[in-house]
Amino acid sequence: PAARTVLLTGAAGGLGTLMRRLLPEHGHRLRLLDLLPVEGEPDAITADLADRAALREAVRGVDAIIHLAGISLEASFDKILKANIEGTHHLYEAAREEGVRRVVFASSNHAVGFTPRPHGRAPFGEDSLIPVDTPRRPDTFYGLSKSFGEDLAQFYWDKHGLETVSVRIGSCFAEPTSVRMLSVWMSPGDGARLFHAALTAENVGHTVVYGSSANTRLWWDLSTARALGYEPQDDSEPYAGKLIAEQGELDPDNPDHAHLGGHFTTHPPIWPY
Ligand code: NAI
Ligand code: 15L
Repeated sequence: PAARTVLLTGAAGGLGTLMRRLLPEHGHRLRLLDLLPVEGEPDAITADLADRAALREAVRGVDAIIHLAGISLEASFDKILKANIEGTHHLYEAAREEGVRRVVFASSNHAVGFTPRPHGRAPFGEDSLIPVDTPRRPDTFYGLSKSFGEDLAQFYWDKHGLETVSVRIGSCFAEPTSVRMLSVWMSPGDGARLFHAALTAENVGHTVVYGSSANTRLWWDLSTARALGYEPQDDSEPYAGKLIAEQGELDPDNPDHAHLGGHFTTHPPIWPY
């Protein structure tokens, strides 16, 4: 298919940095945006999600938007309201006004973080995998903003025909660094494959998917992601021996380990600024 022009918001962040390196290999031309300057990218747009005029200009002429910008950890409701709730609304309004057809929204596992995780021995059978239509149970104001983002996406599809794939990302980092992450890890390569599928699948309406690799210890159902054409190629299992030796197995009696959202349900990491 012809190269698509895609606006990548949050391009200076951790995931944005991985994706701006990997997505061009899938044939996408990227336009970058962040509140902070993007290192080595003088053409990146420096703008706040609060700046409607800047957003409107940024989305003009793009085929799709990958929306990663925002507060990615827990913060006061006021901060979350501005960056994640109002900011995402501003972006969708700009997209609607400029006729952009599709958004890929970085939702999070923390929109459903208070869902009990499967217990017992992995691999978990299909019956115990968490489905995408499980009731949302945010574990933080941060998770609540992702839950709102999914509703906003559904609304813009129903009301305005603007499509979204909401990706409830697990943990997308170079390597898994905790035993919990063995279940929710998304390798950067699989992340790029999933975003590519979300950008190119036809007739997605509003589709919710979990974002992870095909981990042996997977907790959730990847079938809606696979239905987009996503074929994960990685599994966290090679990291299991070392991480379990260092940290021990997850303990079902430890509240930090009882739910999908892990320690976000008990003492979430706080956004630094
Ligand atoms: P990050 O914190 O490294 O990057 C977020 C970027 O958004 C930063 O560069 C920041 O400057 C920018 N930003 C914040 N407020 C902004 C505003 N008002 N206007 C414009 N830009 C703003 O986070 P990371 O890890 O790269 O995550 C990216 C997205 O994916 C976030 O929405 C996060 O919630 C979501 N996500 C990430 C996961 C992961 O494993 N990395 C897991 C689940 C969700
Ligand atoms: C998230 O939503 C965060 O943005 C990311 O930094 C990780 O903490 C991830 O969830 C996780 O659950 O590991």
